[in-house]
Amino acid sequence: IKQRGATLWFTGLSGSGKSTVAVALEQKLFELGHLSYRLDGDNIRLGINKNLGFSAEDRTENIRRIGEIAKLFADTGVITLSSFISPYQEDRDRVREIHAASGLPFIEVYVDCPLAEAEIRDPKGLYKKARAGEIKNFTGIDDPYEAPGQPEIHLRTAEMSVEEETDLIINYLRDNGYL
Ligand code: GGZ
Repeated sequence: IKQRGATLWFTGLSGSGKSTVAVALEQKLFELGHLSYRLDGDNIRLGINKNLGFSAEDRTENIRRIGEIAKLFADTGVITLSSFISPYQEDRDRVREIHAASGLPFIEVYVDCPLAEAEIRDPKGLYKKARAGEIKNFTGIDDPYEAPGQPEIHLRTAEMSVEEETDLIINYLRDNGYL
């Protein structure tokens, strides 16, 4: 095995492009011969975290558990791609700390998309429902999102192509000796 494990932690609004860039990066890493694994709502919120909703407490617990899982994957040498809104800086910082305590790289990737743009994209029609009051506590509408203060990687998804975004991440990983 020629790779060290690391966690890439994608954070951003619903519809910001977290999953899109994580899927594209997974494909690129595969082509380069690197093992990666993607944690997302489909394999986490529908599984181990299916008892959690979207209150502040449940979001914090969601992120805490995902952080522990990401750490375990990274510890096996896998490049772990975690894509969750993870709206609270404190929760993300705690995940960073548990990685540091185990000597594992934690790379915060801010998937930065203006709310207005995410709302136009609205791939699942959730913003429309949130605006209509059919979904309560929707991030960006009536629930907070705390943007990262010092992310390792900052992607402006309204201005960059997915290709440019994955290139930026691959270059970061190469420059820091993770690939
Ligand atoms: C935000 C919600 C909500 C509320 C359901 N607020 O675009 P999606 O659909 O696929 O991504 C969103 C996902 C957010 O789950 P996370 O686990 O990433 O959130 S957190 O990190 O805050 O725990 C959205 C859908 O679930 N969704 N209700 N109220 N997003």
